[in-house]
Amino acid sequence: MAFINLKTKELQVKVVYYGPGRGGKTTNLEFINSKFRERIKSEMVSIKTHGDRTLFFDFLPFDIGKIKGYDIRIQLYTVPGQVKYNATRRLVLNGVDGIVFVADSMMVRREKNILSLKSLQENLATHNKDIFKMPLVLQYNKRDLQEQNIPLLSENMLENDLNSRLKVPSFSASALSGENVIPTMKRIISATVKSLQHGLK
Ligand SMILES: Nc1nc2c(ncn2[C@@H]2O[C@H](COP(=O)(O)OP(=O)(O)OP(=O)(O)O)[C@@H](O)[C@H]2O)c(=O)[nH]1
Ligand SMILES: [Mg+2]
Repeated sequence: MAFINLKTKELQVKVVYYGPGRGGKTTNLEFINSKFRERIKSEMVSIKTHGDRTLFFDFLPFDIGKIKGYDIRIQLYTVPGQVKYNATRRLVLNGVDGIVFVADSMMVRREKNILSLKSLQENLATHNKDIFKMPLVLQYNKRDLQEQNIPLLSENMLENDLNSRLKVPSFSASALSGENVIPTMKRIISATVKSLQHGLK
């Protein structure tokens, strides 16, 4: 459950970007950070290894205004996608309210996407959360690579591999150019806030 402060009338909403290593999670947050710079009062926090891999998480907080008199504070996180950091991913998922699963559209990453989604389901289960009941949006990232003739998974293949059972909203995107990054974020925020709204008095 999101953190609700009844005294100060604040609702903290935690959204986690999850997905395979090098899929583009950090790049999503970097784009959002650059677009919403004036609304984001604090700095984006990134803990990276050399080579730009996320070591622990990225963190980007901002306010989106009031609902039912509550100040809504959005906190975006990314997990480290590298296989060896599963304990960290599980930790970052603690208290999560909504998830964006960033899949890599490159054909060579097909198996990695599937395994990562499976690990998401398992890691949520350790927090007693059911992936089928979570606010969740899929993002098929790196569509821009089409122009460089890099073999990509078709959107149909991605839907079949990842979304045939979940049936959640999905966006084809390019975190690098920013295409569909903001719509992805808006969709998960609205789904997440909606799921939390009934808890507000
Ligand atoms: N062409 C292209 N490259 C992208 C896109 N999104 C990310 N990249 C590149 O892919 C690489 C990995 O991106 P990151 O955002 O660091 O990936 P990540 O998911 O945070 O990776 P981990 O932190 O290891 O889990 C970087 O070189 C990015 O510039 C995209 O939409 N198109
Ligand atoms: Mg990262």
